[in-house]
Amino acid sequence: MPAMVEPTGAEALSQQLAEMEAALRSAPDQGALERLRIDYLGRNGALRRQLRSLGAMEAEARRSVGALLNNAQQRLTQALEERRSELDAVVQAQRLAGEREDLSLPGRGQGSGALHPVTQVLERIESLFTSMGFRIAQGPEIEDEEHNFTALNMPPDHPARAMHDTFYLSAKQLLRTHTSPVQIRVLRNEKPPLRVICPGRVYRRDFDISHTPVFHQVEGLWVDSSVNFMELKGVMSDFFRAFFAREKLPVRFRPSYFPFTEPSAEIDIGCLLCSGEGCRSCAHSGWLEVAGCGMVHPAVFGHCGLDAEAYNGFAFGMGVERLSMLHYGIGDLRQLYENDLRFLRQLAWGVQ
Ligand code: 2NL
Repeated sequence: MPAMVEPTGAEALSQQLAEMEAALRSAPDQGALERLRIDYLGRNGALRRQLRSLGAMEAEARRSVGALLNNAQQRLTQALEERRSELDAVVQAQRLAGEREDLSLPGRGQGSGALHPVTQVLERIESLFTSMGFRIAQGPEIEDEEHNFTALNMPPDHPARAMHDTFYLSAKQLLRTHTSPVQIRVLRNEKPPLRVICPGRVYRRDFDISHTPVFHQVEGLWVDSSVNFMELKGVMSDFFRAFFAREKLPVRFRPSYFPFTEPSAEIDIGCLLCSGEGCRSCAHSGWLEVAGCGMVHPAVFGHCGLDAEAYNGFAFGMGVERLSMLHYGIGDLRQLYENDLRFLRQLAWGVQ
């Protein structure tokens, strides 16, 4: 700051005022500017002190120095205000620069949803049977004993009813334990030849490491005047080889029993992990059970008002969760219904 104690003359004073104006105009920041304001233009600042010293001057000098100081006060005030708004603008610009959105950052993306693995497998099963001429039939999940049991050759005292662990809603209503009642409705309402599959949710009072009270089934039915077991074997073998995408997948039909088919069989495929060598996945048998099937029992035709002498057919049923586990290589059923997104994403974008 230029010292201004004893001006040695108008010229020196002008020189000092010019230096003060220059100092104001180049103040580096708001703090420095405020200090200069106090020093130059404040109550005890340089300018006030000069004005106070006017009284001791000769009239002539007082007039010219007074005019000089008046003019200087205006110029310094103007310089102060101009510099202040410049520095305000700088501070404002710095603040805005700090707040600015970075438009070049990559977006978070929308992320696509995906169908649940069980839904994807259901659709895969539906598409394979549709390509073999089957039509999709649907029906109610709330059923009665007649459609769920009696028409399927399971009279009221039949032991297989107890095995189904049925959820009863009332004396008359129950949750279907399989999708067979849909096929009963088709047999009653339509005339053969018929080729349908019935995918859907089914319910059983069973909940442990390998069972859930709600699960999915696909049942199928082919009825005509002369359908035989050879055709059953052909359709099911073709289906499982296509489903698991293995042309030479071994498929075997092991005699079994269901009240609604005769003869009946369990369908096994060669173990997907060990190719028949025997491993933990197939309980060292080399085979995996994947479905049940058989020729429709004549009593079922009778319950549906169809002449068992004129028609025959085959039927089958499979569990969708079980096929999903084999398809995706899942070892624990819970992974299919706990809906852990990390797991679902891995499946949805993985094998298919
Ligand atoms: C299995 C076995 C099967 C059927 C379901 C059926 C339906 C009618 C008539 C005759 Cl209307 N049969 N369905 C037949 C054999 C086996 O399912 O293990 N399901 C998971």
